[in-house]
Amino acid sequence: MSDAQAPTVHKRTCHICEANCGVLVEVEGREILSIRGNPDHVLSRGHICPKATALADLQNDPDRLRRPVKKVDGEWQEIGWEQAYSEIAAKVAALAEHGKRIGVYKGNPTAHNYSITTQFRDLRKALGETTDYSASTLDQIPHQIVQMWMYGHNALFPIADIDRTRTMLIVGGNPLASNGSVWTVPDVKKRIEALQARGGRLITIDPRRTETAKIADEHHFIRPGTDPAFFIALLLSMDEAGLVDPGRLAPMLDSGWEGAWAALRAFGIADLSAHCRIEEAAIRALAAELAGEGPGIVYGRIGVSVQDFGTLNLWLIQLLNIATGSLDAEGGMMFSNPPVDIVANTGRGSYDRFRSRIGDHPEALGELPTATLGEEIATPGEGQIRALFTLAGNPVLSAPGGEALDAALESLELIVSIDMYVTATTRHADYILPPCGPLEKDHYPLFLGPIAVRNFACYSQPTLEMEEGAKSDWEIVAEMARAIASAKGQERRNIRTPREALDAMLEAGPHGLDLATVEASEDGIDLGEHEPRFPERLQTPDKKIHCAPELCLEDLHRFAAGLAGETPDTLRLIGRRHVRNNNSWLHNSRRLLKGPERCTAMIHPDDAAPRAISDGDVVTVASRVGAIQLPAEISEDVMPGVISIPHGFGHGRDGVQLSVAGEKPGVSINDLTDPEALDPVSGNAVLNGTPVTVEPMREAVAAE
Ligand SMILES: Nc1nc2c(c(=O)[nH]1)N[C@H]1C(S)=C(S)[C@@H](COP(=O)(O)OP(=O)(O)OC[C@H]3O[C@@H](n4cnc5c(=O)[nH]c(N)nc54)[C@H](O)[C@@H]3O)O[C@H]1N2
Ligand SMILES: Nc1nc2c(c(=O)[nH]1)N[C@H]1C(S)=C(S)[C@@H](COP(=O)(O)OP(=O)(O)OC[C@H]3O[C@@H](n4cnc5c(=O)[nH]c(N)nc54)[C@H](O)[C@@H]3O)O[C@H]1N2
Ligand code: SF4
Ligand SMILES: [Mo]
Repeated sequence: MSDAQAPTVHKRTCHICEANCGVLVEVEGREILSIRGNPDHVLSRGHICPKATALADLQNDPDRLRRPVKKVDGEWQEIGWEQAYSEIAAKVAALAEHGKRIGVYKGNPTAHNYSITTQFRDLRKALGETTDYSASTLDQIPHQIVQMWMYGHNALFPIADIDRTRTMLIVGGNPLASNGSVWTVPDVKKRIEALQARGGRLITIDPRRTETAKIADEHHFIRPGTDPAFFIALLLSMDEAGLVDPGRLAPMLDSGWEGAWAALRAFGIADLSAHCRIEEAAIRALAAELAGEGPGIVYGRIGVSVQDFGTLNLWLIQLLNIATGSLDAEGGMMFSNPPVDIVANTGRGSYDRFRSRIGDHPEALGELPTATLGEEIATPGEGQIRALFTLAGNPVLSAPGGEALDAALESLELIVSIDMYVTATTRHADYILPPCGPLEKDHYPLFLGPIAVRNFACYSQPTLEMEEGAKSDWEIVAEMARAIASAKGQERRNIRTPREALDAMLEAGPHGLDLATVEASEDGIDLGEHEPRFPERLQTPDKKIHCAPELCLEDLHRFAAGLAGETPDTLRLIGRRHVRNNNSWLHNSRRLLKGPERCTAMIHPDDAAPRAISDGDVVTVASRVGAIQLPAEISEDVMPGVISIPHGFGHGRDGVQLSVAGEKPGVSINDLTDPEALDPVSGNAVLNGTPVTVEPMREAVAAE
């Protein structure tokens, strides 16, 4: 090793969001001097966002736990790893003996952590029969179910080939703030500018004029939760104009293609347009543009998946991309060929093998809807969850009905959280097991490679040596699994380390790489742009695209019923992301926190005026399940009839140990979202479109 005190520059990948930007971290000893974009990184080409520098704040944060803690008489006590493992193992064994059910909740950062993935199965096995939840049912499960039904595998994600397209339609996504989702597309802004420079166009459909909408060529407001109307109207406009042309996909479409059209033709474009509030002429023009010369993409994200008709939306999006011949075509929605093939390494996925005790919801990919977790814990009976393991998740702030879940957690006999902070969720834990600092671990984009705009491989070494006594997430998972297995007297196989597992997966992958080769290229290895891969890549037994999954067709009837009924004239609540926040975490970085208050209720002047609300007034926003108070932000950027509040705030709950975030704790939108509102097909939570009322906060409340 070179002189530890001389400044050195380390290359690594920022793992915070899906963009996976290459960064240059300059360190002197353990001091982080700077974090910059790596201009030579194979995918991000120098791009970073403000969150990259927060890696240093996270690494150095005094609030970040460094040792396992145990709650004793309401106080946190630091304990050793072995004590933590053995006590947890004994408690799990006792729960098992009494037949008590354990729940597991996996949060979003686990998808950015390849090494946990390689060990997680062992923990599940050691725990025995568990009830499983994750952030997937607050996010993208409708994508995966539709992919499983239509293409034969839940992980066959179509990727928007923005670098070669002509028309890009983004519905319910704001990549300028989110940096892209189910789409690893670093520096998306430059890619949009390049699209426009070559004569292409970006169109956005969103109830808010977002950062992305502001650089788009065309934007339309849409009434929250009505996207199926827009998608069906687009399809019917193409049909009427004789523009439907699946091209080379035609022989791969099963008979469901005709069945789908028969069902869609029962709708009328005028009704659909009135329902979603996008003018018929605009829809017809968009349909003609998408189906016209050159490739066109329809891409939908959180705004369409996290709503009442999430699954229906994702199905209709696939039909649109097929109808224009853009699926699996250059410049369209393409399928990747990543060096580690998740499709080959995992099962196709499952649906409705069993149902939830609460609400009788079908299992999807082995999980039950996270929206039901609070009620599941609170409802006595056979199979009731009595203990919970959380892994990098904060469901009290991220799941609907946060307050009820918050209360329910108190009733559990054991909560073990793998997390580095005392959060709104982990404050309920009996044990918190913290992973090492973010710069002390290695990184490989196992789940992000497959959704990237280009095929690539890039492995990051740890930048800093681990602090003494620290452990990586995977070690915690593996060691705890071993302790639990041994307390239960289970046999355990020898486990492979994450690096060994990764090496084996790379070698078995389509590019025949190995870890040593990937490791040697610190800027990453470019494995080329996407190429058409159907029909070979299809995982359906008949190598056809299954165009009309039964439950999607059926859900059209539910949609039609709503279309025919009265539309109540209530305000609808939607979410909002900001480039300087990431879900409920990273709020403890002063450099990210600075600037105006972000946790505001954005409201249109036409809705504010009749309610006598002025900009900055504290308002009460109330829904069926709760009420919160926060400042109003009057803006024409939000559609009339719509209120927008960001998620991830609400750090003011007793016992949370986030001193910087605590200065601007905000309130949680998920104290308003309804845990009983689910997309019935996928079980995804409905976090957009919640009916709410808004009024100025009453004097009496204000005085408290
Ligand atoms: N209303 C509304 N609610 C939403 C959304 C919305 O748009 N609107 N979005 C939803 C979406 S898309 C998602 S993905 C979910 C996210 O929901 P969650 O995954 O439950 O929440 P996060 O805020 O991502 O919490 C991550 C937790 O992991 C910890 N953590 C971070 N990195 C690591 C790590 O490397 N190891 C470990 N062990 N812990 C780590 C953090 O301290 C934090 O406590 O929220 C959902 N909730
Ligand atoms: N800076 C930052 N980046 C992030 C995150 C973060 O919290 N902060 N979170 C990460 C995670 S976990 C995810 S999943 C991704 C999400 O990535 P995106 O999906 O790009 O995230 P959002 O910015 O929430 O965009 C969703 C858009 O849908 C709109 N919308 C709401 N309701 C409706 C509706 O009914 N119909 C339509 N058409 N639109 C609607 C919202 O106004 C919003 O602009 O971002 C990731 N990246
Ligand atoms: S966009 Fe920002 S947070 Fe996301 S990977 Fe890049 S630098 Fe990190
Ligand atoms: Mo997400």
